[in-house]
Amino acid sequence: MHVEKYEKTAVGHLLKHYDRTAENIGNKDVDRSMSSLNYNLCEREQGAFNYYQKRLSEVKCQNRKDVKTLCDWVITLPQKPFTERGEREFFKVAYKELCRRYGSENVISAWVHKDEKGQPHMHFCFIPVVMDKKKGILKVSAKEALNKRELCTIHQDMEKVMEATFKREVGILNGATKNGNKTITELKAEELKKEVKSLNDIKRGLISDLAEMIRKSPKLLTSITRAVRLALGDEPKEKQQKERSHERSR
Ligand SMILES: [Mn+2]
Repeated sequence: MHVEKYEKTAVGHLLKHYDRTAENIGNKDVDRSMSSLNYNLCEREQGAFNYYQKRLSEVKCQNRKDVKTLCDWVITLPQKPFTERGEREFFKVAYKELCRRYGSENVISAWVHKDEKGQPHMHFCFIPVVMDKKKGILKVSAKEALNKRELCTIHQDMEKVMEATFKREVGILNGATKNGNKTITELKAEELKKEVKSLNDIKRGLISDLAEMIRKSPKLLTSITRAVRLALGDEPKEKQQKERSHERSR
């Protein structure tokens, strides 16, 4: 499972994407002939967008364009065999746990998509509402609703409630192993990021190794200085000078 956060301006379009009423579904992996199999675990009488606006008006929200007012936990059905009933149960249990964490009054929609490539998955969409302890009022804060502790515990907690229901290991995927719901570009960007990170790790490792070596044997610095000159193309000159002085001394 993984989470996305969205700004106000994206919400209207997003909600249409989840319920498949958007005119242009850009995602090529959506098979519209399968869309009737999708279902929503949180039907709002007045419609998702109206409910979103109503709930937003009830809580404090900074009047800035970039405030994240909608979060979407995407939870994917693990690949282990699930019956049709098991699948429904899986998403119902996930839905209940997510409602417990973020408040059922803050949920906008919870569409299960079965018309996309890969495993069925649910988009649990909610307004990230938290208590402002200083002021004693409810406010919108994706940062606080999805703080480090929350992101660190949710996968394990979800696995626990699933195991209690299914009486077996379910294998909730965490953010690092998520699949299907990401576009190729997103996946490639992630791979690149990981590569850059591991390169940086190697670099950091080499530097600390080197520092340790210099500490043990300070003479090494002379060799390193020469190596640096060599790398900069300065070394031959030095050599020439040495050879010249050698000749003179002869
Ligand atoms: Mn989807």
